[in-house]
Amino acid sequence: MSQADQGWIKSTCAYCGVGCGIEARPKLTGELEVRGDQQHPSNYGKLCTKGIALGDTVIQDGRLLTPTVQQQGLKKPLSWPSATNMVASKFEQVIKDHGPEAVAFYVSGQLLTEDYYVANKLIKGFMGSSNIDSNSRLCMASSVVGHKRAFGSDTVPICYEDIEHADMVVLVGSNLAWCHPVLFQRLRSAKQSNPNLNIVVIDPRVTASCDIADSHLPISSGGDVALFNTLLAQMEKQGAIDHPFIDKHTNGFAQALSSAQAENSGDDYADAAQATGLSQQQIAQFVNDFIRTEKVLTIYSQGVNQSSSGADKVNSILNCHLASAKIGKKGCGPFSVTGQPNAMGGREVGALANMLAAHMEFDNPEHLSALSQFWGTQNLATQPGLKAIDLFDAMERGEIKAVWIMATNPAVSLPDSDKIARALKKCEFVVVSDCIEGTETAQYADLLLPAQGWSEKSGTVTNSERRISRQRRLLPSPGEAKPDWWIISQVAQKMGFADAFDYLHEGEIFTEYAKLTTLGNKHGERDLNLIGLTQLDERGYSTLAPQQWPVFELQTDVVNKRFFNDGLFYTPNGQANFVAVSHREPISASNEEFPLLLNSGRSRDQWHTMTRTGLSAKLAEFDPEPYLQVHPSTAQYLDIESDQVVSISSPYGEFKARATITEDVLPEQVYAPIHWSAQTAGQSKPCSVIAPNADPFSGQPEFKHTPVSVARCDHKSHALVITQSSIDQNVIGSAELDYWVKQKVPQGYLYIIESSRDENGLIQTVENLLQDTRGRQYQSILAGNRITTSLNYKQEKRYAMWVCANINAALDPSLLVELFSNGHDEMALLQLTTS
Ligand SMILES: Nc1nc2c(c(=O)[nH]1)N[C@H]1C(S)=C(S)[C@@H](COP(=O)(O)OP(=O)(O)OC[C@H]3O[C@@H](n4cnc5c(=O)[nH]c(N)nc54)[C@H](O)[C@@H]3O)O[C@H]1N2
Ligand SMILES: Nc1nc2c(c(=O)[nH]1)N[C@H]1C(S)=C(S)[C@@H](COP(=O)(O)OP(=O)(O)OC[C@H]3O[C@@H](n4cnc5c(=O)[nH]c(N)nc54)[C@H](O)[C@@H]3O)O[C@H]1N2
Ligand code: SF4
Ligand SMILES: [Mo]
Repeated sequence: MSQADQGWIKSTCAYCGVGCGIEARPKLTGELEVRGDQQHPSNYGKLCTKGIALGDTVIQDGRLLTPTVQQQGLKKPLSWPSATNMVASKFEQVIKDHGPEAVAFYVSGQLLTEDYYVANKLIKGFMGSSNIDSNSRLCMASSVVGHKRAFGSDTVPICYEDIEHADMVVLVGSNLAWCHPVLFQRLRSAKQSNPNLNIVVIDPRVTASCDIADSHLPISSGGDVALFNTLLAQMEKQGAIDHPFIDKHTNGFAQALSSAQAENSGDDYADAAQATGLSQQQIAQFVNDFIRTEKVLTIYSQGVNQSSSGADKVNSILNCHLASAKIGKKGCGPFSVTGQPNAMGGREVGALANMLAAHMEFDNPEHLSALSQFWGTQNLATQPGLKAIDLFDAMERGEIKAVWIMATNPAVSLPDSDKIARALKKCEFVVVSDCIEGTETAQYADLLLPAQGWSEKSGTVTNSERRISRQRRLLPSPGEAKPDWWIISQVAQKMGFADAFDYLHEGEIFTEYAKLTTLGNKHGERDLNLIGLTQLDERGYSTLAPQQWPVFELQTDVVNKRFFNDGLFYTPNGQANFVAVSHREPISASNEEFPLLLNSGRSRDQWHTMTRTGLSAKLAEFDPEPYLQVHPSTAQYLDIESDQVVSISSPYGEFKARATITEDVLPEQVYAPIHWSAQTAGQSKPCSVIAPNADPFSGQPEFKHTPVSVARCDHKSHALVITQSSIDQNVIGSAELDYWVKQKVPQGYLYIIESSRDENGLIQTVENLLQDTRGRQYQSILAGNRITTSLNYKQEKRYAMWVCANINAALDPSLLVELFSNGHDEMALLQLTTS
């Protein structure tokens, strides 16, 4: 081995459900070098921008370092024994006084399988409450329902290599190019080697995924069931149904077909065009392509799941794959891509309110008794608990009195943010386990617990193709941060469950979980089976290579296993179910007061609420500010100019973003990315306006469809401020600014500010923000606009630099960033104002 190859540790990327293998090497300087793992079968060495920048994000800015009690804004550090005692005794007390239904956990697809398993075991198995839900409710719940209804199990049947075998790939409600970039790269390469590969994007917006598409169908918001029902009806009409497969392997075809036919009464595609907003020709082309192509892969994500008909959308897609038997074969099948790094792991261990563990179910008495026995408990919850939105509603009503939130930021990511804030305020005891001190949710915590983050924690994650990979410890953790499984186990021990939670390390948890998957599953009764991993010793766990489930034997070579190639499903009679579905309009309709539809989603280089990606100056460059995509005709009608800050309102609230005028959105829609919160901007959170409407089967919120109004903000002045460290969140939060955004830049943080006060007023506000520093101001006139610049010092060290002018003057952040990064001198600053 050459020196250049030494010291690399294999792990998995922190972000999306592609689950790319990485290799990382800590340098003596404390930095972390990261590269793609050539041997990992999910990415073969490729990484996207976020993966490449992982090393930038392991800095310690804003870390929560010690358990902390918060009372009326005052913080007091606690020892771990006191903190875990406090959680144990408060939860015990609430259960004693109000019953187990009064406690809850709200967890996350960013936990490792070991953390997730222990959290689920404690609350369902020992506290006797099934009020544990995950942010996967916001993400994968509709797919879970769709899978279970059709297959009898939550099974993703495909492998990533199907991308290379397919002749048609349909992307429905998935912006794969930005959200699962390495899969998109695989798709792009597949297209290069197979020019006949037909790629269709079904999305109301033109997205980066359209770059390689042969066609784009700009479907009206919520129109997917109508489109796939039309496909099903046309399959029958055009003799494209695989009747032998249907007769032998499925139930309920006739009902599903007649539902589909009921929506397509005429000979042409007129009904479908009406419901989907597409042209008849577009629909006919899609239908013909799907029918004529043998190997079709349908990749779908949040445009499908996050809808009040999310579960039905999923089944409308599965119906078409079943009817044509395009499932279980190479290059074929429905492919629900998972969002978070361990969304799949959470579903495996059962950390959702309506499932048990290891793909066992509440409504099966054998599962209940097997699980009780396995865990050695008499207190197993026997009924499903509250799903995320219902959970927070119950909290607002005062019914949930103690909640433990881990690895998720519901104050930002759940719909109707004001309600979430009210619920958290109302709850008597809120525990938040996070790596970061100042998240919006952390503001409501009575107790904050510091968790180890990516690069410090160790365990396993499962990706979208059911491949389990190790995340390994790469760096020491700061302060007193601990693994989530350890924190939960300590609390469990203090509640008197020492025997069941006496884990010495995460490997013990993993093998216990692997054993659980084999309970009552000796003959493949359930899809999820890890019998081949039940005998792992410490060394085996430590060196574990990626394993794709089911794992009957430890896999030493790369395995690509598809489900359902034998035509057998996990329903009682072994046959797949068609589900009769009908098109339904989204719950809220636009009206005169709220005439536009807000769609929301992701940006390429940011991850959710930015607690990690927000620490990389490189990643911040791509989308430095929250934006709102507006169609040119809408912008003209509303008198909105390009790059102007606008305010977006609904009956639930308001948020602000900078307008991007583009034909990429439909005239009736506007689109906002979800990443900014009170930590990074003033009032720029789409969830402030989003209605808490949800799918009746899955409980998944309708994040992609909220009627809103949009208005221009006529601000008078603006400023750019660079500081070496963040300005205190409470200070900037309470300053009278009409708009601000914080962006990481090489040597500090850049604040982009707008105000409806005039320039003098804004200068005063900025000076107040930098109160405790000595400043020196310069003024100049540029193109008739007065520009004020200032350098500020703290303890004789350069601390901040700012520029302020009326709104018509152009301010160039890159110039300021450059001056600040390269070490300023006062002359240079003067030049900035006079050049
Ligand atoms: N860069 C980046 N990548 C990520 C994440 C991130 O934060 N940043 N998060 C990860 C997570 S947790 C998730 S869940 C995934 C999400 O991955 P995706 O689902 O691909 O991403 P979104 O941007 O949420 O939404 C996808 C598309 O759905 C479209 N859409 C809206 N309404 C409809 C509709 O009615 N029908 C159809 N067909 N389409 C519609 C939107 O216009 C949008 O382009 O991304 C993962 N990857
Ligand atoms: N409007 C709108 N809202 C949405 C969506 C949308 O498309 N539109 N999408 C929804 C979807 S699909 C998702 S997945 C959610 C995501 O929303 P969230 O889950 O709320 O977002 P994150 O920023 O990923 O929050 C993760 C938190 O966990 C912390 N953390 C990271 N690693 C660890 C760890 O190992 N342990 C602990 N204890 N903490 C850790 C991070 O610092 C961060 O504060 O947003 C949902 N909200
Ligand atoms: S595609 Fe996803 S898992 Fe792969 S490097 Fe990018 S963010 Fe990480
Ligand atoms: Mo997600």
